[in-house]
Amino acid sequence: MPKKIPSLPLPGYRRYPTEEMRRRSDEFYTELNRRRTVRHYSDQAVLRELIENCLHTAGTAPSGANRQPWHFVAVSDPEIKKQIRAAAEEEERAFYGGRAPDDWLAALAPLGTDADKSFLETAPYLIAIFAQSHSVKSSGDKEKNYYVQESVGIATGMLITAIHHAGLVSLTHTPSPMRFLNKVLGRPPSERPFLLLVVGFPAEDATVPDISRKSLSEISTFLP
Ligand code: IYR
Repeated sequence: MPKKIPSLPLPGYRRYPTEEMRRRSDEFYTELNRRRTVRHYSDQAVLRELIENCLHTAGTAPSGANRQPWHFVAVSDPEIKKQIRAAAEEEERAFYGGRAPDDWLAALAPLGTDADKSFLETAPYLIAIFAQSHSVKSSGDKEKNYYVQESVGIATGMLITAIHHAGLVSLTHTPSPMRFLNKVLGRPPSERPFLLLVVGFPAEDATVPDISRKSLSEISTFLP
């Protein structure tokens, strides 16, 4: 059995007065409620340091057995973005051209998405998020990870939040299947592409669909 990890007194926790907790929670909701998924990007560059800070934030996510089973590949190289676009559009053409079941295409029709993924070249950064089903130790032994989907999903949510907080916009893009990302980005087969995040500034004329969020009573139940 491996040795137990020593414990520390909880570092960094801050207890706020009730009024301040009320204000902070309300302000944070207001801030995050402004976030919109954006499909129209400016080609304006983004400071690498911003992306680094956002990835640091994502890396603070909780994970099963603290395995931190994620890897982020931040791409600003135009040639690699071009390769990603070509491969993604090939899959999307098959998806929209008949591979997707009718009900799925019907669900997407109101949003007007299609196989054109030009934003994959326009946006200054693409972040490919990989989920590590296991890690390979220096000895070559495999070490299984736990709750990988949950852990990487939480880290991705925190990344999207950090990107918004920094003043950038993003799009969660899921070309399906997206195994081509391993080849294009040189990641090992033990890593499964989880999601492709498009990051940058919105185009001057960016628009978003006129959709709304479910109400609190629809998304939650309080007992009592
Ligand atoms: N991956 C495709 C299809 C797509 C699927 C869902 I669910 C969306 O919310 C949006 C798009 C695409 O990116 O077009």
